[in-house]
Amino acid sequence: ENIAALLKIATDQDLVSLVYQPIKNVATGRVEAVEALMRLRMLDGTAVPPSLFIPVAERTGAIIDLGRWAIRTVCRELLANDHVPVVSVNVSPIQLKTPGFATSVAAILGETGVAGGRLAFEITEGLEMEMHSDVLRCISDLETLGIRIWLDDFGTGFAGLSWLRLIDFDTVKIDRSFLHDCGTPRGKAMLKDIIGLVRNRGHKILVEGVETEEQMALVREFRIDHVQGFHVGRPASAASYRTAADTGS
Ligand code: G
Ligand code: G
Ligand code: MN
Ligand code: NA
Repeated sequence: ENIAALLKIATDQDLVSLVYQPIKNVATGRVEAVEALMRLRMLDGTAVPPSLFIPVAERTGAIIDLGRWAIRTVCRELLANDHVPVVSVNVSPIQLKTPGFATSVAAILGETGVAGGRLAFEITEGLEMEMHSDVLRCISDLETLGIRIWLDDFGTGFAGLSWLRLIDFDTVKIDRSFLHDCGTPRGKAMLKDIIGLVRNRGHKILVEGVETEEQMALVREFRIDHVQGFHVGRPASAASYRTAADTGS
């Protein structure tokens, strides 16, 4: 298959890169974190969307090397030089199930001199999640390194509540569909109830997909901790964060 072959040469041929989307603290207005998002290009430069290549990478196992590459790149190009406080990285369940994953992360932290507390790993509940004891042990090893564990896309999958029962997530990211449904009283009540559930469990709340000032007003009304979305900022290269840090803006 085309994409599978591409993934094999992606890191060697510089076909893969990372962009970073800002995450703002609502109360302070500061960018306290950025989410790393992987990008893939074909040899002729055409972009391949993550919705196409991530499932292939998971099926073929290429996600293991790509995922390690992403964590190392985040540490080298952003965290080692102090440009942003925290970077969140999407981590596939395949990675969490692979023996030695936490050890390889510890090695990357050691090699780059980055503290584990500056990394967050986003685990999506959208994918089929087996409550493997291996996965739980891996998560606990990552927490020992100081890495924060976030639950991504909350409310879209079948296993979200099971994950909340098992893992003490630092932050829960509420899927953007809930915010986008807030035009109706039913949708708004739904978001309010989800926020109550997550907050009462002691997790911080991040709402995704904030695109308008009206949605931002709702975020303030609901006293949400963190926001992410096109209204806050679009994904951008590491270089743009370096420039912003250097000019103090
Ligand atoms: O920008 P956007 O289209 O990038 O990303 C779509 C989805 O692709 C993200 O929500 C995320 O779930 C997934 N994704 C993006 N980058 C990565 C990555 O580095 N690793 C994994 N496992 N998934 C990613
Ligand atoms: O959460 P995942 O890791 O599933 O989320 C990242 C994806 O969400 C990326 O594809 C990114 O481009 C997309 N995204 C980020 N902000 C917004 C937004 O405000 N609106 C929409 N529709 N998508 C967004
Ligand atoms: Mn994510
Ligand atoms: Na998400």
